[in-house]
Amino acid sequence: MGYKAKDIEKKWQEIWLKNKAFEPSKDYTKPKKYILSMFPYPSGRIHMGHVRNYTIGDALARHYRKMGYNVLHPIGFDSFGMPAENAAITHKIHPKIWTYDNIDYMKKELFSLGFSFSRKKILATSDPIYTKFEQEIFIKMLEKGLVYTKEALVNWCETDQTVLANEQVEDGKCWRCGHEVIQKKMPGYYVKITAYAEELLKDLKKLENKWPNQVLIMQENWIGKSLGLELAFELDEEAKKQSFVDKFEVFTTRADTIYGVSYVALAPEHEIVANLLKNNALDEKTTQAIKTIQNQSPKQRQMNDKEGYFLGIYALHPLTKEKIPIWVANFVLADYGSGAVMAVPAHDERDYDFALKYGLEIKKVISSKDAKENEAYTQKNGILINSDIFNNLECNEARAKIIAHFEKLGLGKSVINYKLRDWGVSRQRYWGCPIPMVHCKDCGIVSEKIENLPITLPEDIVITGEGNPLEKHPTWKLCKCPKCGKDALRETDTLDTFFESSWYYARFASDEDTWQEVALDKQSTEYWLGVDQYIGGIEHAILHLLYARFFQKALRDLGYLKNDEPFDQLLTQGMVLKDGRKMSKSWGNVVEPDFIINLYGADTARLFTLFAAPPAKELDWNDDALEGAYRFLCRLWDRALKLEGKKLESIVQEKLNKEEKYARLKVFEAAKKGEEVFEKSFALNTLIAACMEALNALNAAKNENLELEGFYIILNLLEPIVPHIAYELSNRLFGCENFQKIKLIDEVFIKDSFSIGVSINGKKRAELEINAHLSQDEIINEAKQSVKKWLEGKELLKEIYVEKKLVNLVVK
Ligand code: ANZ
Ligand code: ZN
Repeated sequence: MGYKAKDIEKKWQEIWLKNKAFEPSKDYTKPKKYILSMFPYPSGRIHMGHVRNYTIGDALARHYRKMGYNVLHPIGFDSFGMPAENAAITHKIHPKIWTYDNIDYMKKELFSLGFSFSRKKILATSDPIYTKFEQEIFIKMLEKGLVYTKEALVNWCETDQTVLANEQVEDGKCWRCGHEVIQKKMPGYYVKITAYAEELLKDLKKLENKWPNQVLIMQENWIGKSLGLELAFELDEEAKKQSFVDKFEVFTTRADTIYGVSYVALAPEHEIVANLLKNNALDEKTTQAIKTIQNQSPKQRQMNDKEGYFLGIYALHPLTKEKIPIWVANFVLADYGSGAVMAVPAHDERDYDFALKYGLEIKKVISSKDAKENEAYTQKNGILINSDIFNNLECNEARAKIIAHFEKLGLGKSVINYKLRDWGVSRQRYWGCPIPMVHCKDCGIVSEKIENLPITLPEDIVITGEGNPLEKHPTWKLCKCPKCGKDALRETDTLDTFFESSWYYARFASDEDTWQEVALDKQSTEYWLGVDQYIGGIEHAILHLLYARFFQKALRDLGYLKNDEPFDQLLTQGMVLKDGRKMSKSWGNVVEPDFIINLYGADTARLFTLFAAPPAKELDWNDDALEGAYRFLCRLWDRALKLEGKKLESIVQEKLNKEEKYARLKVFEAAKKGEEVFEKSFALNTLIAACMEALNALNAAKNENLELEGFYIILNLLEPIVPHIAYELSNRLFGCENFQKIKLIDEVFIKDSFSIGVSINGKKRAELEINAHLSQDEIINEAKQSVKKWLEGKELLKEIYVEKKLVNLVVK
């Protein structure tokens, strides 16, 4: 009977379910592995990207179970978010129903692929119990000063009618709908991630060689630490009168260039600019131009050409007291440093371009033989010139001396700046976790009492796509003040869904039997965390992975958790492509996992996914390779079943002939590869290749007993990759119900080789180590390969082989 994937897959999935085969043990003395693939958003059906993500994770989980570890391998759903509301608008279906229907469907799909997820640990972040503890954590963070409210300029998407985090604005556009983002002043809740900027940066060191370097670099740049000098510029008398400001601060990383300042540039939001606008001190054209810039997002400004306007007023250079013109410019960020820049065109590219465009002075203050004409010299080495008492000092030394000088005069101080901004978490949306706050006329903004949590969403809701449905609900927001008991109003904003995905890994680690009572159980989280191996897409390099790192640290400081870092190791899997493009709905090149499973079975889908490319690389979809994976499994099936009913006799290594020894070596080499691959390189494709080679060698050796031993080992090795067929065949051949670590036999690996010389026309050209299992033809071929460069363009007349000594090639 041929290979019938569907039957055996269903059979084994039922057995695993019945045996609770993949539930972690609560014996916390056992060695553990926590293997986690990023959980999915329940958009409707799983796609090939999911299949890849979960196949890699599942292979690792199965491997570690076999190695004797207590393995936690959970799955859940990141189930709040906008698509549910969009579905409500387009399909007139309630977000909750849409979401939970999708979850049910996707759960079935995931388990039909044979993934060894724990069944007891499944959660959805929109579950009221998850909401309850998320709100508790929010309140605890607020009490500790890690959440605060402020009115600030935010990125606002007109289409989605919501605030977006900086990370959700891509090229000035909304990451979801692509609509232009504008700037709007709004009150909102902020998470003080900046309080951990230094630790988040410092701890990247701990992740070296454990996380992809690329991710570490992206995080480092995102945090963006700069050391520099903050110094004050005083305005001249006329400017003071006009702007009602006496002085302003600038932040510079290049104090050594202080004598090269030829103008200063302010952000359009700067106090001085605001005052000038208020007093109508600027002409109509300038006023309009500034207002236009003010409405652009920081990203948009960055993409536009450099643009600026002279404000008609002057500042005084802090050391020379020279008059310095004050400009407003679109490249100065309002919320970095002090929102003002001392411009040094001779040594900064941006300042240089700006100075050229507007005919401003360019003063050289660093000389170097590497400096070029008509270009800013931006290197941080050289000798100071035109810099009064600091002349002739080397740049770096000068910088330190100038900073000290400013500090001594009380004109400035050395400061550290970070690019990282606090995380705005308010969203004007329905399908999210309600922010558990109450607005009281007398008491202000008050947090809800812990015993009143969760604050859940109302179900009778009208979603039109405009405004916030919670705001428009007739009664939901009416409540009593938790402090004074008088009538009050509930906060109608909900949390950014990145809030949920920032702590789900810890919730999984918490004992599910106490899920109703506590957010995070101490004993079980201490045992399971950190996640030993996290697997997911590189698109989360900054957002999710930075937020989760922050949460781990904040939850540690709130007394919930112990570790400093959430994910000990990270694997970022490559994208799935088809026809050279990302497989996605928008390109219309999607291959549905369900289709593959129906046609060939789950094991084929898994084998193809892992064989086609190493996990971190892009995977190019290939129908032929998929078909090839299926045929491989069919052959494996047929060959194995020919051995059914045979009993494995012991094998005496010395009695094996050359081909047999070679085949056995290949089998055990594959076993060795298994350990290396799962624990170091993750190149599962090479393990599969090694198994294929071993199967070929067994075929050539034609020894049934040896083949039986080979199947015993190879099925074990393939189990993490193609579990159903591996279980079925092992069960039929050996009565196996589960798999254990393979014991390697040393004598199989005993080196069986000799060395020979290779000569051409009697002249020795090379010395070669030859595997004793090779045939004479193979030896001569290797010999020819080794002297290829001497054979080029020559005619080979004769090959002479002197056994175990020499290959001589006669050429003309
Ligand atoms: C003078 C100077 C001379 C600068 C020079 C650079 C080179 P990082 O390293 O990214 O922190 N800057 C300061 N505040 C700014 C703001 N709000 N918007 C835009 N630019 C701002 O960048 C620090 C440098 O960026 C500072 O050092 C300042 O320009 C500019 F040859 O000061 B520098
Ligand atoms: Zn009150």
